[in-house]
Amino acid sequence: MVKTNISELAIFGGSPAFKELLHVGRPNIGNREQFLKRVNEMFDQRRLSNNGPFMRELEQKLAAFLGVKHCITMCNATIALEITARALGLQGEVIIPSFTFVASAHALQWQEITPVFCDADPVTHNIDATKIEKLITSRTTGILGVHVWGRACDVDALSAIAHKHHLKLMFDAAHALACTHQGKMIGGFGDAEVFSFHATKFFNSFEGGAVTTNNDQLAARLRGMRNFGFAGLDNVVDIGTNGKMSEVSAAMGLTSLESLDKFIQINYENYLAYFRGLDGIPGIRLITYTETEKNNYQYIVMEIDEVAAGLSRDLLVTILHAENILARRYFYPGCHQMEPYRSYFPNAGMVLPETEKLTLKVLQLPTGTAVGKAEIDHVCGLIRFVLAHGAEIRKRYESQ
Ligand code: T4K
Repeated sequence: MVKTNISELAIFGGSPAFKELLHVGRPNIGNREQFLKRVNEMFDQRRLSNNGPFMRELEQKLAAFLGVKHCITMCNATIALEITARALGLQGEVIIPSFTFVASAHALQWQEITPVFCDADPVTHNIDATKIEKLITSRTTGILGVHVWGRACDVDALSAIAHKHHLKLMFDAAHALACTHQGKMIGGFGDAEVFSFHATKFFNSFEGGAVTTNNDQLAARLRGMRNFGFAGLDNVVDIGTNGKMSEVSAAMGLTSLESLDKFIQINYENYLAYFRGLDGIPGIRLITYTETEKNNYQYIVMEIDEVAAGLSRDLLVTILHAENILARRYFYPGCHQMEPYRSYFPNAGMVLPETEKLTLKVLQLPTGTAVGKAEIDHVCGLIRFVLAHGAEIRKRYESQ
């Protein structure tokens, strides 16, 4: 039902705009028959994990798709980041953005590597390359760039800094499957890149991830490390862990790959629908994806300028949640404000001014194949209505 009076808002006792929850991150599911056929084959062959045929097929297909020499699948991107950090010999300090999902920082800290947080660029939301060099110390061994929302970070600048200071360079490409930088698929930059295939990503293998690299030696080490460091049946040659992708995940990955273009097309149409629906609302900016690069359009990211909009991002989130629209505040409050980092670096916010601002104004809206155009129009109409009555809503909310 379209709301015409603020009393009809669910925060003020009205009925929610949606009967069922509208999530950010509902999984895209490809052809079920194809997936189930693969699962049956898997049972027939009794190969459930460890270098199985589906895993090898997925690795070959992804490497070809990304134009990279090696693709090493893993059980998830967090473990893939950890294994890659170790395989690259990272230790001491590694520079990363604070404006990222906490897994990027945890993967380092879990290896007892200190993540040193760098500020974000307010326009691209990516690590601000101009602020990296000041953070380099004698303990710095690497840089971990994150391609936030699938938009490549400043790969050239990061590569130049890494080269100049003899640092390793890896990328968290969890958001960036099927995205390009200067026309080249993300996957082959730096020493290695790490993708996530988590259920909430537009391409999923239930849980899963992969490391891509053009370095033969590194690839061999990564393959060994994800399987306890084994090289042969009884021969352990390296410290390892269990980072293997299971066959059922690889079967899902192969099935998702067959629908990849369709998923991207739907995401793109949703992005355009949000763009039209939110056009011209004061205080709102949707982040854009340049048409000259490929993107997967899996994130609809909105910035709210509290002064121009008349209400804060957080009040808008409260309103939307009451309407059963589960918009998300990724990446609030920033890694540096989360434990253990908040305790380690209580004053980090002072050198992360842009990150602090971003974490207060960014909001993600539901998209993907589970969200239809009518729902998007409804969400946009509601946001338009709320922001047209921002000051009035805020006053009433604060007085109740
Ligand atoms: N680096 C970056 C930059 C990342 O963004 C991520 C993960 C990683 C590294 C690590 O990748 P992985 O180790 O996960 O492969 C989510 C995801 O768990 C996480 O993968 C993702 N980024 C992050 C941005 O978001 P949560 O805790 O917000 O997700 P969750 O499980 O609460 O799901 C969100 C919503 O999606 C739920 O409200 C309901 C819906 N949902 C979720 C699942 C799992 C479904 O409808 N069905 C489902 O099966 O972290």
